[in-house]
Amino acid sequence: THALPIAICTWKFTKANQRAGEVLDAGKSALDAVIEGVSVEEQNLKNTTVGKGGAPDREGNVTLDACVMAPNGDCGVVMAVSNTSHVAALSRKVMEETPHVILVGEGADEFAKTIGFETENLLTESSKQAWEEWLESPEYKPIINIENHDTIGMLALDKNGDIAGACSTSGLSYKMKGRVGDSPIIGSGLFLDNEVGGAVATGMGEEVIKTVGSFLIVELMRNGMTPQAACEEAVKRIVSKNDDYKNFQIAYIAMNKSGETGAYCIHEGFTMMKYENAKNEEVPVAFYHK
Ligand code: SD4
Repeated sequence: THALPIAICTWKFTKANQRAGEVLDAGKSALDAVIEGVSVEEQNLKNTTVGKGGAPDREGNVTLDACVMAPNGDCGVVMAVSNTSHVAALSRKVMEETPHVILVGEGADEFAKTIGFETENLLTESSKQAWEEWLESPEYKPIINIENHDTIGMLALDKNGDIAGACSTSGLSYKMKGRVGDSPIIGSGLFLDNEVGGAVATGMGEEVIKTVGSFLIVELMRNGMTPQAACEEAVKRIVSKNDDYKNFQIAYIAMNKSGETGAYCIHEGFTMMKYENAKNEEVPVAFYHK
């Protein structure tokens, strides 16, 4: 058995996971921990795939997607937000302060303003420059393990044994205007059940959506699989149907209610962070494509 609390997240987001762990150690809830943890990357201007500083779509608009899920099964989602970087916190507000689950685009931005979120310009000078360079020979193709840090998905198990999760992204760089990936879709980018555990995804969102990856992992764990076996099965569902897997990355991380964790991906280069017993460590992750 594992001592609680525990926090895990996608990629080598050391500081974000450390923050979540500290929030949990301070006795706060799993929900508080994932929102505070994820916000570290939303505010990191060097991260070009989450929050402020994220890469824009091909027309130069930065649009952010996020979702959150609470132990009681409630969830909140925002998609295609362009005026605030605090999208995980905003999705929590949708969950707690509106009668709805999802707000998109202008409606989400207006809601953010109404509840006092600062209006921000999300396109940084360096993201703008990179986009302008891309425009010189615009070719759209997914980049595997983009700079080795990507969408942040996080799961926390607090001292009470309750699980919560959050996911936050700017989506695929130079996506079409209006494109939304898996990250804010409950069941695809994130799913949890407080009786079983949770899962989050990163990588080529279109493929995760088609297989409802995170929901699949939680259901496999419900039926007795370990988090590791469940992540492997979810990756296999994708690669078995799609010969193109050599050209895109998918990674899943999962945790069950006893604090057992697992992770699996298609290509080498993905890692998971795990905070347990007040230690924050990078966990190597096995991959499918050898
Ligand atoms: C998306 N899953 O929008 C996100 C992007 C991502 O690694 O995680 N890239 O499809």
